[in-house]
Amino acid sequence: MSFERMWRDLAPVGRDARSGGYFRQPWTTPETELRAWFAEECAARGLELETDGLGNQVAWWRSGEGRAVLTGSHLDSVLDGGAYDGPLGVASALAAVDELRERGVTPARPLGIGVFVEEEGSRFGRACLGSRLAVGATTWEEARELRDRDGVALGDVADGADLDWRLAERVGCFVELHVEQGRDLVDRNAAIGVASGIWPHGRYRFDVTGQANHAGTTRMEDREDPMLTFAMTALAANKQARLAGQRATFGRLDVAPNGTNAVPSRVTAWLDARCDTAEALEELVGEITRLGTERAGRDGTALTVTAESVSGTVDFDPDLARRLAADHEGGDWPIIPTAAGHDAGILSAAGIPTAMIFVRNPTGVSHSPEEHAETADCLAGVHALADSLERLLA
Ligand code: HGY
Ligand code: MN
Ligand code: MN
Repeated sequence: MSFERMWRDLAPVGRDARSGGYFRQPWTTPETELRAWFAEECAARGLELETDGLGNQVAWWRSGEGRAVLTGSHLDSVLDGGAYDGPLGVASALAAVDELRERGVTPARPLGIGVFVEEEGSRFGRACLGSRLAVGATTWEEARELRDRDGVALGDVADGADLDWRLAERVGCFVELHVEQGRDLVDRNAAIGVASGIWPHGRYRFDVTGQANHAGTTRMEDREDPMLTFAMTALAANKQARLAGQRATFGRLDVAPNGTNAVPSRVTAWLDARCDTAEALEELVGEITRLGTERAGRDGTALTVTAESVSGTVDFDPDLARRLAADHEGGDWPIIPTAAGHDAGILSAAGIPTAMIFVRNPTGVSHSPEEHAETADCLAGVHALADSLERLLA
C-alpha cells in the first residue's frame, strides 16, 4: 500500500529528535521539503500540479467534465506538533487516488488534491491563511503585512501572485480527511467519522503594559506589574470557560524585557477561545476582557485586546455528510462536531459544499508529539476516502 511508503517518507521531515514533535512552519526548510515531496508524488501519478504565489498547491486528475471534486489538507504543523494533523489528509488523498485506479474507476469529473499553506497560523498568526487567501476570505493587501515572531512580513517571504483559485466556480465539493483531535471516535469504538461542524473560535492578543522596575528595591505596593495582571486574567479565563462549559487557553506569552531581576514593562499573551455558539464566544471573550481590564485598573497597568484570527461557526453540508456516512459495512459512520479549525471550514464558509472524514486517534491528543493514529485506522481512512470519492466522482 502506497500509504505506508509515503508515511515513512514523511516521518523524518521537520522532526525534533528530542521531543519527537514536528516543526514544519511555512516557508521554512522542512515545509519547503514537504511541498517538493507533494509535487514529486503528484508527478509520479501524472497529476497536473497547479500552484500560486503563496505556495498553495492543487494537483488535478483530469477526467470527465464539470466542476471538480477536491480533497486534500495541509502539511504545515503547530510548533512541536504531531505527525498526523494535516499530512494524514494529504497522504491519504494520494493513496486514495492509487486505490481508485486499482479499482478501475474513471472519474466522471476532475479530482483535485489541495495542499493549503499556513493552516495552523503558527508563523503569521492567522489560522487557515492559505485557504482564506485562496477563497478571498482574507485579502493579500491585509495578509502581506502579517508578521512572524522575528518581525518578518508575509510579503517578504511570499508573493501574492495568482491567489484567486476561483474554487467556488471550479469545485463542486471539498472532502478533507483529518486525524480526529479528540476522543469521540475512541469512545464510540469507531475508526471513521464524519464532521457535522466546527465550533466558532478565535485568537486574541492581550497586551498588558506596566512599569519596569527593580525586582528588589520596589515594594510590592508600589508596583505596576503587567505579569500580575496577566496571571489574574489567565485565572479568570480558565474559570469563566469552566463555568460556561467552553474552552479558553493562554498557550503563548511574550514578556519584555524578560529579565529575571526586573518587574516587566510589558506582557503580551494570546488567548485561544472556542465556544459551541458565536454568542457564547462573544460573551466569553467579552467577560475575560472585562475581568482583565478591571484587574489592570487595580494593578495600575493597561490592557488592550486585539482579535488576530476569528473563525465563525461552520455547519458542514448535512446532505453531503449523510451521503458519505451512510451504507458502510459495519454501519453508518458517526457524524460528530469538532472544536478544531480546518481549511474545510474556510471552503465551507465560502459556499463550497464540504465534508470532513475523521480517522480515530486512540490518544485523543493533538497539537503534541503524542498525537497518534494506528496504521490500521489510517488504512481504513484511505479506503473510506476512496469510497467517498468514488461516490462523488460517479
Ligand atoms: O487550531 C486549530 O483548531 C487547527 O488545528 N488548526
Ligand atoms: Mn491543527
Ligand atoms: Mn489540521
